[in-house]
Amino acid sequence: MKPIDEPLSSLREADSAFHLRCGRHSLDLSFPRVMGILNVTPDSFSDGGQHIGLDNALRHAERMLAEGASMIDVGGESTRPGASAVSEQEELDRVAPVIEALVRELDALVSVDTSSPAVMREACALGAGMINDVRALEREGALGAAASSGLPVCLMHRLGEPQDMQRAPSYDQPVESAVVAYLAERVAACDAAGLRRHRLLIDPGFGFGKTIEHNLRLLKYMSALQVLELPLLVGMSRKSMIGKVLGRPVEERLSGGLALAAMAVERGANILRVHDVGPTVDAVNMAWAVLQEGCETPLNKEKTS
Ligand code: 8Y4
Repeated sequence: MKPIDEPLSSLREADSAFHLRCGRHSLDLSFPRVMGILNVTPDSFSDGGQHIGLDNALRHAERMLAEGASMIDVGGESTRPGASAVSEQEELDRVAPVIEALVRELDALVSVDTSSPAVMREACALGAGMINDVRALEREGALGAAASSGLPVCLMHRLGEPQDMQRAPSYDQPVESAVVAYLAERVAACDAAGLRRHRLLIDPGFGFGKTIEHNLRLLKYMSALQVLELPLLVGMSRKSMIGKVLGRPVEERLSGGLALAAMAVERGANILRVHDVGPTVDAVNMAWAVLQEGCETPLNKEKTS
């Protein structure tokens, strides 16, 4: 019998207090953090010419930081199903000026969302602090480029290529087991390439080659990923798992996303990748206060004492 003062189901295990060196920044993951999404694909930012694009991107990033984002994820390749492939040069041209400005003007911790070794190298030279690769360094040359960057890398699970991954995905084992097995294999590949564990984060890759049922189950059993003992990043913001359950278009998915964010924190998420930073910071801090049985998050200590 369990002692009666033990929690019935402590979904989040005792915190292992991860800490990442991200270039000139350091990231304390003893409490959950929010990563703000900054897309720099033409459909999202650039209409009206390059300067307006850059200016809008900077203002948006500044706002997300003011709302409590700990870092900004900059991506120039649309990984949405059906999006056209982008050349390495095109991706660099989109992303480099934005990274440079975020670093110079805002001294922001920038995560670069890319699978391209050339973009990884350039982003690192421009002062990016983290690499976020939805292909988990599987592209030719990516392991080497990421290893020599010295930066932390987020390895994400995905089934298939972004273009065709939503064509009836299926798994021959529980989806969370497939995700853990894949990520363990990528962690080993990184280690063999000289990219050591202390620089890695993992991500179950919500929406990447998963049905709605896979995505819901993956969140329900996300604590299973904690066996890898690596910081956990999750991205569910505005995704179709919310849209399908609630029957909402992309611009009406915030409330659903906040519910998922709170559940993710309970299941061990260390970083939440989101569009709506302010509301998510509140949801995450509220969930965290419950888990801690108190409001002394480092964030509140800064604010109140
Ligand atoms: C509406 C809004 C519908 C956004 C779909 C989407 C992840 C990621 C993406 C993630 C990590 C997306 C770059 C897909 N998702 N990186 N990137 N984890 N680490 N779709 O889940 O946001 S792009």
